[in-house]
Amino acid sequence: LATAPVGMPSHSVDGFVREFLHELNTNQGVTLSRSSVNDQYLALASTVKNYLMARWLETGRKTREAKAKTIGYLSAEYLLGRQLGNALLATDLNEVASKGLELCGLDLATLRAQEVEPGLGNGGLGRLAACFIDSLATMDVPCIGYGIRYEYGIFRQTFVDGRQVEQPDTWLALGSPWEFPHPEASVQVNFGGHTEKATGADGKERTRWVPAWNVLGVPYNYMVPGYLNGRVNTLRLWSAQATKAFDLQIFNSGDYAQAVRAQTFAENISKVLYPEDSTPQGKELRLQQQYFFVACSLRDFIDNELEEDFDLHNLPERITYQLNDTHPVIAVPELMRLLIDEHDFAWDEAWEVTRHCFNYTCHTLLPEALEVWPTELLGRLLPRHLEIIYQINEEFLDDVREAFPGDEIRARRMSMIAEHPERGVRMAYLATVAASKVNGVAELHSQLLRDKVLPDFSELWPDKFTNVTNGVTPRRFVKLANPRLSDLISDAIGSGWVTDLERLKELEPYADDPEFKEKFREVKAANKTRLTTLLKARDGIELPDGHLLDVMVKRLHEYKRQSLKLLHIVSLYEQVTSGKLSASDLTPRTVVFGAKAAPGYKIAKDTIYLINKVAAKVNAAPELEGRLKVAFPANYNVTLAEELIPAADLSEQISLAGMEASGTGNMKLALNGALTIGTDDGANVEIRRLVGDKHFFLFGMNEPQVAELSAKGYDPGSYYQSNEQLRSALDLILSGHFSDGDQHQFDSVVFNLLNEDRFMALADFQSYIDAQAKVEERYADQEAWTRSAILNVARTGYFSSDRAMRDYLQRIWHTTPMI
Ligand code: 26Y
Repeated sequence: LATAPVGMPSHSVDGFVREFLHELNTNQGVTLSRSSVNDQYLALASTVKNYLMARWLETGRKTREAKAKTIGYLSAEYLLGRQLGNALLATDLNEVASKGLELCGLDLATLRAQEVEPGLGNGGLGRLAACFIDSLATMDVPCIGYGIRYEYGIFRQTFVDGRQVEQPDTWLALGSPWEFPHPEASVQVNFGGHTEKATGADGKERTRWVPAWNVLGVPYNYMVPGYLNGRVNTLRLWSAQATKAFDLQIFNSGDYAQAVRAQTFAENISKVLYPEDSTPQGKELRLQQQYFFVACSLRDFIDNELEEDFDLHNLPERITYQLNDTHPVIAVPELMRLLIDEHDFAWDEAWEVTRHCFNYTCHTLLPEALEVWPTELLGRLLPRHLEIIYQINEEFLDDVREAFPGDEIRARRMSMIAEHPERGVRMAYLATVAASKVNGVAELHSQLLRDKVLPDFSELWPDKFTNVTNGVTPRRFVKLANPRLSDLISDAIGSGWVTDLERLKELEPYADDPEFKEKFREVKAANKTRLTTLLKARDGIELPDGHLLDVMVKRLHEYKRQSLKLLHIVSLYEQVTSGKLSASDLTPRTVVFGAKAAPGYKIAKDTIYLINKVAAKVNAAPELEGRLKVAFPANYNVTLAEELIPAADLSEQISLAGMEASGTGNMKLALNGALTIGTDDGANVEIRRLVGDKHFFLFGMNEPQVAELSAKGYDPGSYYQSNEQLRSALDLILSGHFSDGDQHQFDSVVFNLLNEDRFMALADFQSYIDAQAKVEERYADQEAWTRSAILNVARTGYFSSDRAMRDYLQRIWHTTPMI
């Protein structure tokens, strides 16, 4: 009885209603007639959790009993999106819930809209983590996702007079029904102080860390349900709390108010997600966050998931930690410290275990995105860890010198310790040395990682490096987001594609089936209508009917080149308003942007302002009425993505080649039947190879051409001089036309393009314009366009995160599903 889980409520409508009303009464303490929409949403969430509970408990039991190897996914970010829809999908409760609620006079869609998404991530990397844990649960692979329960997730973006203004994301304000706090299982995490050497009774010298302060990590568990398979894995996010010991130390000074303030200080650690996603700020609090969640997570697994008498020499048989970029890399010295200082391992024994426990995924190519922690800061916050890192580095450099005798320059190049501009630890090097496998996130990226970012390391250990191309979950991004397309697909080829996405291939013959094509167009049109209704209510934006929907959604970055898209729009506007082009020759098009800028990233914020200013002019120009429209709904997030992507016709993936590690929005859009206009970058390369050149609009330089132009010296001004269309567009911005006559409003954006243009937007401008002409030509032939769109769906099943997880299992984790 003690181990028997609770039973599952009945899957009948009656059973559901009983459970729902019970939750409303007992959890919310209200009757149906007195309940608010929030009460109803919370009760519905509890009800759905009850259906998952037995499976969750059973999953834990089964995994422990089988002593199966677990994936410990270590990620500072999880961009989960709303939970309710996914939980209903995973339990097959959609219809039952919808009918049951109707009996109560309630509407499921209204309750779903009440949920505030947990936005505990910045963008691609955080969303990838969410897709991966979904796939592992669906594939019956034991996984614990470890991360931070930020009290404030990614900021809420608003526009004030066209400028981005950030608001705190109060996602917990109305209650958070999906989490299970376990304060009794809190873990203490130490910081600061110094280390001491002491000789024990056995005559051995040991190091002791004498920390100065500590905090508690409180685990909050979240269910990660597999799709219709009975498995429910766990996502464990840590929240920081002050400890008694911590309070006392300051309380002893006799200042009570100060002691209470100190409590706030400790709790700051999990207060807010840092909104930068490329340039690390080297902030002390960020390092505290990283160590905090990693220390909690390692301790948690050893203390709670392993048997009491487990021999830690065998740890790699039971867990493999995946380092999601460098953010959790402090886990490497932490595991060494645990084994040596707390479990009495010898150095070599500890290293043997550690190097078999970790693998590292790199998500970038931008040099400025690689984390380097100043040794001054590391030594002050984690003195023992810095010592351990120095020793790992010394032993590693010995190996380098042995492999390349006499090559001291190489050894210095490969050192984990950078000397300039200040002494710091290169976390990517530490990760690479400790990891069994290092992977990039798309073929091109993995190749550039080997050849350009870590060439010395790949020369030393060629077999350590591998590629796993990213993927996205078909559950959330097709089945949930696009029910109409999902039904159309299932009617044609059955529903197996939801967990076996390569089966979309079976759609290929339908690309020539007139009836299917007609239905496919109807689905797109209906999705556009759905989006129109949403944007009207959400943002007051009117989407015109019958337009090509041209979508660019991603974080705002110079390398992603939203400015190139903008130059296209400004150029169309300029040509029509100056009479060079007749509006009737334009393909009716609505461009939709979605993008947040890091709050301290000036050029990115100015670009947002410029987009909004251009949008205002374009949308007010009578000549362009019904022909060109620019929409920029604020606060792009997972919830909005699920509405936008199914409606899109054209997917903009226009980064400078060699800059976008993979991209995942590109995959979501293609899977939903958008055609891509894109450069030869990241996973675009693989998308184009799979869908075929005819069904992908390629433009711009490729990576070798970019490198060549860079080497010979890039002069953006020469493109301005020689390309009249480009010059007219830039001149119009410079004239103050979009800034009420202020000619300097957009200097940061325009002068930057003219003088530096680090990401070579001007060099790719003409090629982009030419590719857009081909887009219009194809779109004019609706039969041909629809055919291409269907083939995009049929040929992109490879980009399922299930496939990505299979690749990790085979190439990196060396484990298999439980069944
Ligand atoms: C260190 C800190 C400033 C930082 C925080 C977040 C640095 C980077 C990030 C996030 C990076 C990120 O989201 N990278 C994206 O990862 C995706 C998943 O692999 C890729 O598809 C995408 O190309 C890459 O930009």
